[in-house]
Amino acid sequence: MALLTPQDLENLSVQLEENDEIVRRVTGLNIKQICEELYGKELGFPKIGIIPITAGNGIIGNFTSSLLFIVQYFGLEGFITEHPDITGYYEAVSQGADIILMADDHIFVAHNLRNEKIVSNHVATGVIYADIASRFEEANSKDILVIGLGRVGYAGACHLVNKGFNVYACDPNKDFLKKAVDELGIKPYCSDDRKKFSMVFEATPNADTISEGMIEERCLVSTPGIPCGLPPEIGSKYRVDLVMEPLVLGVASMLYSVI
Ligand code: 2YC
Repeated sequence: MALLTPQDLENLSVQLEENDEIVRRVTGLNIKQICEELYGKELGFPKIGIIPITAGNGIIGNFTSSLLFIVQYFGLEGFITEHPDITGYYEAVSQGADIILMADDHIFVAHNLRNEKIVSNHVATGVIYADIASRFEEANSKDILVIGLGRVGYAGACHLVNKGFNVYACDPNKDFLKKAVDELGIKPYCSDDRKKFSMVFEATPNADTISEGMIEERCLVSTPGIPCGLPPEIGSKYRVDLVMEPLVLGVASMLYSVI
């Protein structure tokens, strides 16, 4: 999994404001309303314990402070534990955390200690970014393209199938593609078909995965992927709106998912 860098998380409040406005403009709903529609509930007032984790590559600068910023942006009480790891876990539970947020290099988890619900950032991120793509008000059909069928892309594709969209998907890993075809009934996307889409959900850790032949003249690209899969020259040549930021939407989706 591509790890965030402290640079990815700089100016997170600006990235949040910009994306909240884009999401509202292209879907008619802001991020909070998307989450309420997606999970069918309000957040309430859970206390969020954020625990730094030193495993693997260790603590990422700005990561836990970014989580606290996001938690507070959505009106919740949150705190970062003084200690990392197990000591931090003990501290968070002792201080009455209702939901724990913590991440090693493989899984970023939200765990609700009261109702036992648990979710990974991969699933929550895939679901919300796919959902946003599917709510493009200027879309001219229910056809939607998913690029990347890893843990994030597969979760998003599954959500879109369940919502009744015609999901076309591609992934260079033929096993990932076969799994999605067999288990979700998605249609393999082939560039030779020359089919164009007005809604694209991109979930790869690669740049330039979106080509001109894939998109309509007016298109919404929704992607948590770092780097961005949309080449700048294509984004400017066509009327493309891009929803992309490094952490906020996934964390918002995680919180609503475990309420
Ligand atoms: O600071 C810390 O507690 C670190 N252990 C955090 C490691 C986060 C690793 N995960 C990532 O960089 C991201 C996820 C948030 C989603 C994709 N990559």
